[in-house]
Amino acid sequence: MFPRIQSIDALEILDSRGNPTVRVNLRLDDGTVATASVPSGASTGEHEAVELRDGDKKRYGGKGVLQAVANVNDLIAPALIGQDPRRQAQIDLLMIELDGTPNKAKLGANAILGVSQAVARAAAQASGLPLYAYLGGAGAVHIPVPMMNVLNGGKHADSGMDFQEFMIFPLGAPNFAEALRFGAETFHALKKILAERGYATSVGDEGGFAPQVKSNDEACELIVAAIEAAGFRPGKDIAIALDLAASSFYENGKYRLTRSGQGDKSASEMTALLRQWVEKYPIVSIEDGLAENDWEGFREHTAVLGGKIQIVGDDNLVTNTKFIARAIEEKSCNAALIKLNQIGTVTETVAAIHLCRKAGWGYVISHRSGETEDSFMADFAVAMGGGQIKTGSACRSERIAKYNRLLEIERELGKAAVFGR
Ligand code: 2PG
Ligand code: MG
Repeated sequence: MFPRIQSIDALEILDSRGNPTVRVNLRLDDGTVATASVPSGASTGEHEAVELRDGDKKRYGGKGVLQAVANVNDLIAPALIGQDPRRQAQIDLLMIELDGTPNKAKLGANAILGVSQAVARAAAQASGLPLYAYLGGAGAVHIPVPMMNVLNGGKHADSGMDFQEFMIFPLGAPNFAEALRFGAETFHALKKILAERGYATSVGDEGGFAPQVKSNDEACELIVAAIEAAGFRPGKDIAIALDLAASSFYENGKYRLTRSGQGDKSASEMTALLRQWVEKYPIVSIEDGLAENDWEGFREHTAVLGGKIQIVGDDNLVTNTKFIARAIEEKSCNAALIKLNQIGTVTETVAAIHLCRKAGWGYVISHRSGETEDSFMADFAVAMGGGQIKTGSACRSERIAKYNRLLEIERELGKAAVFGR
């Protein structure tokens, strides 16, 4: 008989920003032990599943997760003991029902996701399969192209950029190992250029530099210069992807580009600005170019830009089939960012991806700005086969853990590995 869940034990650990998060240790009755840790976002979408925080100001400024931990140990564990861990969908549903709210507000998405991921990992281990093969079957051979966030702005860094993420996307590399080298060498070239121009080379939450550049444009120019300095061809070897996280500078119906001094813009003006950028710079993907509730703006945005580049929805779609279905219907994006903790279970995340595939959309598996050393999402990205992953710059170990795991998977797959989107 396949081993059953024997015990589940959660604890409070710290994420890469030094804030508490949930880790789950799950044991099967054959002695298999699996662990999973949950990430945490800063620029969160309004409709994300609830990340349960204690609110007790005497501990971690209210950010403790002892209640979420207790929910795992006292409420979820008793309900799951004796279950076959291969029954992922049933187990996830059981937790959703145990929670009973539409947004996991009772147990916390951080509690539920930790268990959901640990269940998958335990089942994979007990099956004698790597996690990507267990989750993705025989088709799990696609290694994603990394979107590497080398300049951090917005809520992720105290820099001169309104826009949150300027990413390099080494789509011309022949395989993942080379893509990572392209990215890391460009990252180091960028550091040198920044230092030569008198800018700081300290890094933000996702390992990208956070200089006090004078404009958002300058950030793109610096990246193009770094790609060239590293000996690569902009647009051919390495393209640019952006995440504006535009909700973070949207106020009273205006997009306020205050850090860069570019003034206030309407949705149409933002789209026009980005259209110019797409002509000027080798940009192939723009995420959250408008604010999460600006559905009307997004329709125009996608109509204008969607034929040329990938328009990724993150804060507006929150890995939720309800919002993705609406965006497909309204043509408000043509791709989705996929974050396990925005929705809170492995099963629901897979459902969001299925919907994207059915619509012919792209999808990008993504980290959060607060991460841990857990590399679950690397295996998940290969299992889901979308060909794109966003997991930070070429520094900070919580980011590199995912890249290193992808190097391992590529090596393990050998000639069977397929790289690219
Ligand atoms: C995003 C993410 C990850 P956060 O906006 O895409 O880069 O940031 O985790 O802060 O929401
Ligand atoms: Mg985003």
